[in-house]
Amino acid sequence: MTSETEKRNKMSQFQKDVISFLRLQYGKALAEADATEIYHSVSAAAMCQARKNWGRLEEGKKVCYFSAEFLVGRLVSGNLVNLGLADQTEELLRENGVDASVLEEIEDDALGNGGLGRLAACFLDSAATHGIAMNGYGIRYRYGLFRQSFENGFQKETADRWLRFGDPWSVRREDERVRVDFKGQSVWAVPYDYPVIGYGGRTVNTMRLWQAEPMEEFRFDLFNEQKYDKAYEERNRAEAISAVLYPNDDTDAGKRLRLKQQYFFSSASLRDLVKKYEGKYGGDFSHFSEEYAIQLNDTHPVVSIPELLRIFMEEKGMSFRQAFPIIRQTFAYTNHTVMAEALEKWSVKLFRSVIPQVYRYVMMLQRSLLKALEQKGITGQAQAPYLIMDGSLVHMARMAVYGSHAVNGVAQIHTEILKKSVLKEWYQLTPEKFQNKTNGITQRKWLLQCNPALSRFITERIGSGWITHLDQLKKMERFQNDPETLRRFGEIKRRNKQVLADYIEKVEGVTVSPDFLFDVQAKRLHEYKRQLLNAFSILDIYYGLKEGRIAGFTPTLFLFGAKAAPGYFRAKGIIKYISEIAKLIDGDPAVRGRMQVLFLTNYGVSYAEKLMPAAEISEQISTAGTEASGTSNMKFMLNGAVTLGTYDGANIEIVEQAGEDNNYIFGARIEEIEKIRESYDPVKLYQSNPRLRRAVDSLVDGTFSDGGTGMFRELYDALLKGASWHQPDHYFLLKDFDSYQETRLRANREYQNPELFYRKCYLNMANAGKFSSDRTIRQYYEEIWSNR
Ligand code: 26W
Repeated sequence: MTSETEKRNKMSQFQKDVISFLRLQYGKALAEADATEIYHSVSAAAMCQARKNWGRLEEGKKVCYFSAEFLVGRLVSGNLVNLGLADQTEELLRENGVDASVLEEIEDDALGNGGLGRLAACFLDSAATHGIAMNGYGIRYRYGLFRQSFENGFQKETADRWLRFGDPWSVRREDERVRVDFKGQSVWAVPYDYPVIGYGGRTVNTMRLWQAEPMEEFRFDLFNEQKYDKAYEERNRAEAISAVLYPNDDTDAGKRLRLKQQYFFSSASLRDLVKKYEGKYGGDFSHFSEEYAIQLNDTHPVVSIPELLRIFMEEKGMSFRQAFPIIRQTFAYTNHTVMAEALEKWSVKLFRSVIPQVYRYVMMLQRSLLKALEQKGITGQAQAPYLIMDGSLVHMARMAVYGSHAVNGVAQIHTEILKKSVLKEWYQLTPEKFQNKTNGITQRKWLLQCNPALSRFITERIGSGWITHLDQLKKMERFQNDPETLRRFGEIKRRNKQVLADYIEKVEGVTVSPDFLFDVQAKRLHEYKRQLLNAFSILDIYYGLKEGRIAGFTPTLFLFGAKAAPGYFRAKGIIKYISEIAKLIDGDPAVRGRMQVLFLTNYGVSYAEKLMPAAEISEQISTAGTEASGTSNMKFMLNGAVTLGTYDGANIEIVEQAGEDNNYIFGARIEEIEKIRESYDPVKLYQSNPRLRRAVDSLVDGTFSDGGTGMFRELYDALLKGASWHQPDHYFLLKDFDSYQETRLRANREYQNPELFYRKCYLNMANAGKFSSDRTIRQYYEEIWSNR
C-alpha cells in the first residue's frame, strides 16, 4: 500500500472533498493551487458539511434580524472553527507544504461600517450556536466598505472589490426572487443565502442578502434600434441599488439611493416572509407575530413598518384596526446612537418621490398616533416631539417606537439616556416598551478563533465549557495568585505581540518591538471617540520625554486603527494629524526606543483579530454620554487587556465586572458634563494649561503640515471657537486632558510591575463572561422575541 493511499485513507471526508474539488474544478493538487483555488475548495468542502443541518430549524417561531449591515469579516475562518474543521484544514495544508496563512490573502466581506454591523454578525453566531431560529436579512453589496490606504498621511479610499475572490459561501436562490417597486422603476430582488453555522454545526441558520437586478436583463429591442446605452440603462439603474455600502457611520447622508436601499431589502424581506407564512397558514394573518419576530437594527430598516401595513391592507385586504396591532407585536427596535446627526429624518418630498405607495401608510400611522395622543390628553404643541411627520420630515426613530412593542438601548447608560432625553416623551407615553440589552461579542471569533494560545491556556484550566458558556470564565479567578499561571499568561500575550509585530512588518513595512507596551485605539474615526485627545496626550508625552519632565516612561507603541467616512473632513484631518505626529516621533532620535506611533492601514475585522490578542491597554476614551456601548472594549477585555477609558457606554459595566482598580478610568462623568455644558469655556483651560496649549497650538504653529488643506486650522477653531453646529470643544477634550494624562502615565508606570499589571489584565479576562453575545441574545429572546 503506497504512502499516497495510506495518506488518503487516514484523511477525513472533508479533507478528501477538498482534494477532489481541487482536482475536479481546477485539475490541480493542493501543493500547486493558489490562494483563491484553495479558498474555493476548502469552502466548498466545508459547505457540504454545513448543508447537513441547514434550515433544520424551520418549525416554530423565527426571529428575523433586519440590518443594512452584516460585518462578518472573512467567512471561511469562522465557519471552519464552528464546523470543527479548522485543525483538519491546517493539517491538510501543512501536509501538502502549503502555508496555513494562505487563506489570509482572501479579503474580508466588509459589508458593514463598524459597531452596528459587527454586532449583527456576532448575534447571528450566538443565535445559531444556542439553537435559536434567527435569520439575517440585508443587502448583498457589490462593493463593501472602501479599502483605506494612505498617501503622505492622508486617507485615500478605493472600491472594495470583495467579490473578485468569488463567493463560495452563498447560494443564489433565483427561484425565490421578488419584485420591488419604486416610483418609475421596478427591480428584482434576488436572494443570496449564506449558512450561519452555530458552534458545533448542529444549528445552521441563514443570512439572506438581497441583490438588485433589472426586470429585463438586457433590452434587446433598444439594442436593435442602436440605442446601446439605453439598452443597458435599466440594468445599471437596477444594479446601482445594491452596488455599494454607504460608508457613513453615525452621520445621516439622507441620499435618495440610501432610501432606495433601505426600502429594497425591507420590502423584499417582508414579501418573502408573507409568502412563506401564507404558504403555511393561508390568508389569516392574525398569528403573524407568533410566527415571526422582526428586530430592526437601528432606523435603517424602519420603512418595514409602513411597508408591512401596506402589504396587509392593500394586498391582503386587512383593515388598519386588524393589521396594526399585529404589526406592532411583530416589530422591535434597537437604537445604537444618541448622535443627533445620525437619527434619520427623510424629507417628505424625497420619500414621496421614491416610494409614494408607502407614503400614504406613513400618513395612516401619523393619524393613528395623533388619535392615541389625544386619548392621553396630549394635544396641540405638546404633540410636536411625537410627530412622525412634522410637515417636511419623516422621523424614522419616532415611527420605529410607535410601530414596535419593544425599544432597547445597547448599554445601561445608553438606555437611560434614551429614557431621559433622546426619546423621553416616548418613554413617558409607553414606559413598558423600553428595555436595555447590553451588547456582547461572540467568543468563538474573538477568543477561540483569534487567540488559540489563550484559548488552550483557559481550556487546560477550566475545560472548554466557556466556548458556549462564557460565564464559566469566572473560574479562572481561582488561579489569579498562581505565579506560574500569570507567567504563562504574560508569555502568551508576549507571543501574540510578536505575531502582530510580524504581521505589521509584512503589511505595513514597519518594524515594531514586542518589548514595547502595546496601547491600542481601534474604532471608526469620529470626533466623539476622541482620537484627537489621544494624539494630544501622545504629543505631550513626547515633549515631556524630550524635556525630561517625564521619567521612567515604559517604552510604548501607540497603535491607531480607524477609517473616516470619505465626506467627514474633520475626521480626515485627525488622521493626517496623527500621521504627522508619528513622523515627528519616528524622526527624532531623542525618543527612539521610548515611544512609537503607528496608524494601521485598512483596519477591519481581520486586522482586529490580530490586534485584540496583542493589546495591553484598550483605549475607550469617548466623551461621557456619547458612545452608546462600544464592543471593541469587550474584545480587548476578553483577550486580557486593561481599559483606559471614560465612564461611558459599556465601559461602566466592564469596570463593574472586573473592578475599577483593575482598570484605568478617568474623566468627567455624564452628570458633570451636563452641568457644565452651558458655561463650559475651553479657552480658559487652554490659556491656563501650558502643556495642553502647546499640544493644541501644534495644529497651527507650523510644527506640522496639513498640506495646505486647512484641516488643522479647522480642528483648532473647532476646539477654541466652535464650528458648524457645535459649540467650542463640543466633546470636552480640553476638559478631560489632565485626568487622562495622569491616568495614562499611572498605567504606564504600573506596567513596569508585570505581576501587578498582568494580574489586572488577567482579571479583566476572567470577568468578561457577561459580555458574550450569547447572554445578550438570550435576553432578547426571553424578553422581546419569544411568545410570552
Ligand atoms: C445613517 C448613517 C448611520 C450609519 C450607521 C448612522 C448610524 C449608524 C450606526 C448606528 C452607528 C454605529 O455603528 N453605532 C455603534 O453601534 C454599536 C453597536 O451597538 C455600539 O456599540 C456603538 O457604541 C455605536 O456607536
